[in-house]
Amino acid sequence: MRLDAEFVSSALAMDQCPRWDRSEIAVAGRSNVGKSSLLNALTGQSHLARTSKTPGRTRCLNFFSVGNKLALVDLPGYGYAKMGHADAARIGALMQDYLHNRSNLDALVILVDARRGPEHEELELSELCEQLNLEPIVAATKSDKLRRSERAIARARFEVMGIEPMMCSAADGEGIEELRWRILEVGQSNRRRVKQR
Ligand SMILES: Nc1nc2c(ncn2[C@@H]2O[C@H](COP(=O)(O)OP(=O)(O)OP(=O)(O)O)[C@@H](O)[C@H]2O)c(=O)[nH]1
Ligand SMILES: [Mg+2]
Repeated sequence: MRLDAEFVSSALAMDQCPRWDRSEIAVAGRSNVGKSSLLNALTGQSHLARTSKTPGRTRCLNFFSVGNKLALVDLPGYGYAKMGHADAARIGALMQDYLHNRSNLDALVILVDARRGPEHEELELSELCEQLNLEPIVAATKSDKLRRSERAIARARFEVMGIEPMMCSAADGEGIEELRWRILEVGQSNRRRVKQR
């Protein structure tokens, strides 16, 4: 399924974010976890967001319009050891600023590598969602890399988050349709809130 999605702009600072009343759903996760690939799979447009084998590819906030009410935001990845300290600090500060202060933001998709399970940063993000009244959507990426025998163990690692993860793969398409509907549903249900702003 191909969604009517387009790249709109990138922002290195909050004042560069688009001025619109779209409901935004941001995609967060460790560097190289598959945020950009998932965005492409969700929209059915394989070249919408830039993906890369090298971690640290996305270093700013990238805004994509979806239909006429919703936007998806590809966030820079965190936790990339080889990124310079100054860059990592700048990206970290931008993410915090966006998550705390962006009034358009309605939900956060937290991506976790299915083989790693959630770590400190992902737990922090899900706590932040609760604190900021954002809907957390937790998805385990690269599920195609799990053997059948590893699936139950992989799922169990998510218990610390108190959320059942959606198993997803941009490579074989597992979970993509379900996640797409979940996102479109959040976009729909928040329309009223956006209008009231
Ligand atoms: N097997 C498999 N590989 C994937 C999947 N999703 C992404 N990849 C690969 O993982 C690498 C990183 O993917 P990206 O989508 O660029 O990851 P990202 O989270 O956007 O990375 P940063 O922008 O650097 O934070 C690429 O080589 C992708 O082809 C998946 O579902 N399965
Ligand atoms: Mg990326």
